[in-house]
Amino acid sequence: MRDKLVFDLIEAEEQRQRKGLELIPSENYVSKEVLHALGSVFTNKYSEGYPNKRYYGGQVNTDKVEQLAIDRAKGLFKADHANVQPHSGATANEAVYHAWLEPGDTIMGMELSHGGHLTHGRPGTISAKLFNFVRYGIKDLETGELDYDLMRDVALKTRPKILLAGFSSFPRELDYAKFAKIADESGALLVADMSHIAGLIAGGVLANPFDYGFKIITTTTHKTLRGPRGAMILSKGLVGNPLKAVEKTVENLPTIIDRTVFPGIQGGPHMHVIAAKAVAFYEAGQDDYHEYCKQVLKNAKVLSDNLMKRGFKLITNGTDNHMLLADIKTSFGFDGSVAELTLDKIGLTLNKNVIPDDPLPPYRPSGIRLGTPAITTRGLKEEHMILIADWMHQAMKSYKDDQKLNSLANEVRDFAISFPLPSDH
Ligand code: DSN
Repeated sequence: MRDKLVFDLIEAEEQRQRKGLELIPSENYVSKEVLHALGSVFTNKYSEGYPNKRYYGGQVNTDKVEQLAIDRAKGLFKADHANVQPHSGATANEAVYHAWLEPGDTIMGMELSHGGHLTHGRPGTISAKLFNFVRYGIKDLETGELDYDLMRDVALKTRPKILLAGFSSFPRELDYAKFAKIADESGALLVADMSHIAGLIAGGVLANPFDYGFKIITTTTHKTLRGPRGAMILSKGLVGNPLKAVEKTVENLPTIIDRTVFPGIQGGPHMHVIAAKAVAFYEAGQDDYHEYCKQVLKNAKVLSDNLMKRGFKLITNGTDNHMLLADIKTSFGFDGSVAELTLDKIGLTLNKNVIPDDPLPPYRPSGIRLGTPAITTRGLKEEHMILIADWMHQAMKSYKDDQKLNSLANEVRDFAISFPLPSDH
């Protein structure tokens, strides 16, 4: 018997996605093929272990599909190894910390309000309880340049075992060569959490940290990479037998990571998700994906120029990637949660977000964060960014005027439904 309640909600969610525009920079629309793999019979299978080294029988197909995902991920990112089993970005980061560190060791990561992610040591998280986090941050809020001098000073003083490059709300490129120099001087292992921009790296439009001496990249697979919800850990080094303990050396990182993911942190891998990751990696290797990534950046640039023209104060005055961060409090006098709610009413979905050194709390922060990966997948081009900037501006000006918001909502809906969802194709 069909579960009407749940299937009605799935239908309602599809309609919501169809009738609105998705501007959350960490979201995307997957292809019909990724959805198909995700909903496949691989979900029925237990596969503890790794290809050809499993603890259960019946692995003739799972071994092949996981190996495909591994090989494709390695090819996309020029990695020596890929562990495609992490269920989420948080688990992937946790696994890397546990692979290389002992409790009490120090990790240097980005100041959280400057863009660092929760898993980069937010107080209250498991990582923050186990490890000691020290910080680097932005020096110049007008350009987004990091304070590399301070990073070096703190690194030499505190000798972190991991220097972590990565963010969930930072609209500029990082200078990986400077990270590498500081890690070299201070003896830290270079790790990049590229969750937000991995797709743009795979698509060849942003720099690859591996080209600068990084040893590990963690990433989710569902953001710019446009795959299923999940994560992976890419590494440089020798790929050994995951069933055998190895010495803790930089060369052995791939094997240490495999052993930390399973059996260290996770049990059975989600083979339906791994199959969907393999499909997404195949798609990311096609020529049209490179074009998609170029368009994501073009759209972000035009959207940011047009928002600034209309009085939105953008943190760092623009973007180098797919993401924009706007200081709503300075621009319009109310906080980011009001902006999020107002824009939700007109069918533009984005999220409230802290801005650097935000005086307001995370639940009612000063800013909003938005981006172009999903709308670019939907087929929107530069000229449409001007419309979005205009709708956002009108909504901010009329945030108390329900009639005006209703009329904007109709405009957005009529526009959005003219762009099919990728899963329609
Ligand atoms: N929630 C993700 C993001 O939006 O950046 C990171 O975990």
